[in-house]
Amino acid sequence: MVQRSENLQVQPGLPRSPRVTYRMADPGTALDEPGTLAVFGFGAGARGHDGDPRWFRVALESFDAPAPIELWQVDAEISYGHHDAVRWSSGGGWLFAAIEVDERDAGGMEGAARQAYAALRQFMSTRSERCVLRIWNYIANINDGEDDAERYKQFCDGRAAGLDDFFAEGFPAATAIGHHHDKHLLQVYLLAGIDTGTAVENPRQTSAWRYPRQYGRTSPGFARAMLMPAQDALAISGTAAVVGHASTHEGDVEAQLNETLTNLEALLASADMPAGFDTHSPLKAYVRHATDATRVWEILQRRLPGVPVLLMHGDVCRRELLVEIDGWRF
Ligand code: 3EB
Repeated sequence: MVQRSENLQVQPGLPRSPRVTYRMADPGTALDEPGTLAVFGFGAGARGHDGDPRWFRVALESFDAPAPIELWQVDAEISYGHHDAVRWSSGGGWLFAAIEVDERDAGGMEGAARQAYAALRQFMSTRSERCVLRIWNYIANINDGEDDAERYKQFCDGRAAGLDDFFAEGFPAATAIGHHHDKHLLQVYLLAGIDTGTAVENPRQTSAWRYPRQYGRTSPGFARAMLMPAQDALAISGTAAVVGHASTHEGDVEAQLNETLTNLEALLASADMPAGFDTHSPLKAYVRHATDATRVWEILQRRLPGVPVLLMHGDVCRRELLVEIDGWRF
């Protein structure tokens, strides 16, 4: 994957996308900087400011020790608060919103997903930043249960029920990854704005909302990527070794990673973007088995030199998939 030199130009009249960066820093310092919309820590050891709605601890461990934090920053004054179970921040026409649901309070996985999405939908109806561009879902023990009773499929059912017609005009880009942090915890957070983005599909992959019945009663509602309103960034959904609708290279993490990188290149081409990622394109690689982490790291070092990649321990929503990549292409 070649290095690129072109930078994406901001379309005049539309708000520049939030900057997304990883940094070795104290969350408190980052929260104190002007324009900080959100700060993410990774793993059980991440210590931040639990009273600040902009601080979010992702329930996934990073293989980097110590792990960096992730920052979302805009050139605007920031407001923040709580709305029922939703915590939020906004500024410059951008909105961060997050919710955590304990499945025991919601009658299980499906109920928790329904509750989380209904709460986010209700909150969004009070806001002017109505266009949800990107969503992340972190789900406990995502592959437990067989066939239609698999927890990821229950999540898809509950998500669709909670959303109702909220995404009738089109799905945002999304990630859905499994964690083992706490077996009852569902985490969902999103980035929304005032202006609509452009959903991008991957010609190598069946659109997820058209997946055939074998993958569950409810097709997963997400776009492969979202071109941000000013066309200055592409938000890339969780991307794995899926070709058409089938998982490929079962049992071979290296081949799956190569297929994933091919999918990412196809996505950039489909979005009409120059090929390749660079130092401004923060990615995350989710690796199912800790024993594969070094291998994945070595391959990414070689294939994506200089690209900030956070290596995370996470389960992909289909059992046979061993690795997935998401992130941003600025
Ligand atoms: C796939 O390609 C992998 O349910 O929101 C990737 C990104 C996947 C988002 C979701 C699922 C989701 O089908 C799985």
